Amino acid sequence: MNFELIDVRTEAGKVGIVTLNRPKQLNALNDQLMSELGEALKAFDADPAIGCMIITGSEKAFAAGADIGVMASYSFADVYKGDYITRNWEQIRTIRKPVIAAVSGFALGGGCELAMMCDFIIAADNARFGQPEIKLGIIPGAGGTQRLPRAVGKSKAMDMALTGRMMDATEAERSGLVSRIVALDKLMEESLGAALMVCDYGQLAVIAAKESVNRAFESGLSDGVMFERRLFHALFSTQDQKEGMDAFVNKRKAVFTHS
Ligand code: DAK
Repeated sequence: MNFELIDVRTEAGKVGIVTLNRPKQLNALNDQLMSELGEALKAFDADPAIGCMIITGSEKAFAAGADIGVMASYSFADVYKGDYITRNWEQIRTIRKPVIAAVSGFALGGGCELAMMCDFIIAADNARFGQPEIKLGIIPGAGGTQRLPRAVGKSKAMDMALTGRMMDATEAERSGLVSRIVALDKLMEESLGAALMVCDYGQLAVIAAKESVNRAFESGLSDGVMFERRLFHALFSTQDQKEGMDAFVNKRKAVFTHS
């Protein structure tokens, strides 16, 4: 696959890494970049050797949002009829294997929304998150007003969306937006370590865990718990459940076959 605005590579043959690569525009997200990203993630998702993916940017910017230069001249009719960049963003939601956002520098607007679409966020100590769309006369358009309050609660989400201020990595971790903070020079090492750990677990259980946690955002408690229970019971039909429990009982390391 030939990509212009992203770099794609694998690590240890099992982690797919996508690096956003529009450094001069601080990785501003345009139609082409989002198409390439969706294509790369879908290819990794379909590759049986890949168990987990990482999306990252540069030290200065994960992504500073959608491309404002492109948006500036659009009318309502343009964005509504053209379904402005929606089709590209929706692709990320269809990825079934885990996707980790490794964020350093700015994650603003669509950049913050992209990070929140990933399954969890590992932040470098220089990361800064924000939904500054209000300063441009718009509001977040890729789920920011929905995912941010679910992650950090109403008050902080309102604060971010209404004032457009940024939060640093410490505040982001304290509020539950990111799962951990690491030193900038350890960001990829730590993210890769997490990804490799995920890869070594049984893939059926990994996908079930992702589906079940995601369900928490889209259902009431009893529906969500019932969904979880059905997946939990179903995993007893897998070889990996036999292997995982046998390994524990016999005090050895489990070797999962993803079956
Ligand atoms: N778009 C285009 N170019 C950008 C950009 C952006 N979002 N952010 C930065 N750049 C460009 C700058 O124009 C500058 O280009 P040159 O002047 O060198 O040609 C270069 O990157 C370096 O930026 P600065 O000179 O400004 O660098 P600073 O360090 O001084 O400032 C900054 C960094 C990140 C604080 C600043 O660049 C900034 O405030 N950027 C804009 C952040 C922002 O407002 N983001 C939100 C954009 S709206 C949707 C999906 C997504 C969206 C909507 C709908 N659907 C699915 C429907 C998303 C919308 C948005 O994200």
